Amino acid sequence: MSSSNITQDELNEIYQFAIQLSKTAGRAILQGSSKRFSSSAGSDFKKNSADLVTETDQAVETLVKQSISSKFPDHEFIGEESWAAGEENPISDGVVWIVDPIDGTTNFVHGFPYTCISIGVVVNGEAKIGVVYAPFLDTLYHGCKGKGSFVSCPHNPAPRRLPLENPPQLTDLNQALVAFEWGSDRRAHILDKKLASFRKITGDTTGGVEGGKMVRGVRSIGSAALNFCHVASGNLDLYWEIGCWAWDVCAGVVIAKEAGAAVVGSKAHASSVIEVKGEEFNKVTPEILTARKYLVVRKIKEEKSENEEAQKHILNEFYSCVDEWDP
Ligand code: LIP
Repeated sequence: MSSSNITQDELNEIYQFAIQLSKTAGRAILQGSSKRFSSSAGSDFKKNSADLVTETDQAVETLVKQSISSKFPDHEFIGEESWAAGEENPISDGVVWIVDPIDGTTNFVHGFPYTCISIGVVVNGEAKIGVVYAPFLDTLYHGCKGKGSFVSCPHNPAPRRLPLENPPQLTDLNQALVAFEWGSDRRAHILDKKLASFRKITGDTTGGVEGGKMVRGVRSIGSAALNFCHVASGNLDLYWEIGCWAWDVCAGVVIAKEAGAAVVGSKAHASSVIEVKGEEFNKVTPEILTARKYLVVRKIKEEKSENEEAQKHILNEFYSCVDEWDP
């Protein structure tokens, strides 16, 4: 598709449609949940026993893909299950929907409520719309380029702008609550790097862990999209993962950036943009969206340049102590 010059009204129409579509998908996820243990449903393995897919993943993706195609026939679609079926489409210069029908499939299978649909929309190579809806929690996160990001939930149904409140001080990693996922690739050479990184970010240097950063805590909730939303909200300070995909993170990237968070890719990418001044920092290109290495840190300061400097310090401190691998 040729590059798209959509108007603000057209962008808003897409945004509102994506929000409503996430609720429709959420109802389908809840219906699927009620029969996820029936003999016909169940779950299958993808890469291994930790990488699951269910009939509901596939049914929800079909529902979402058909709804988008009916409403916006010239838009393009990238989805986790379509990709798995061989539709490995690139992120073009058009309007591209990047969707994970159930982010947190393992959580869905086990009835752990941190599962959601993640709907991202990229226009001319820039992620501009993000919608994440967690149906078991009835919690909706959404954001649009230049319009901020918001959350609504049962005890606060009116959308609240993100980040939510002034979180604790974050000048060094030892003040941070971080999210770190084990993912589904458990081969020895990768697990060794994950374990070494885990040891470094949690370890106590005064207790013999050389270079330990002693973060306050680590959370692994099993959903990249919801990790990004918690960083956007300010109740996680940082989230790092290697191995998830563009459909896991696209919506979360928009929601987090609209809440003042900063997103980088690999160590090499981070070092290339942290040192330079100007707009390259926090610019998430299609190459970064698809590179499967993501690190996001929450908004730290109100003033833009002070915030960027504080975020760059945390990003540098984190990447100085973890091991990296290719997924
Ligand atoms: C999940 C990601 C999570 C990762 C899991 C899995 P899925 O996505 O959101 O960050 O650690 O391995 O990839 O597969 O449930 O859509």
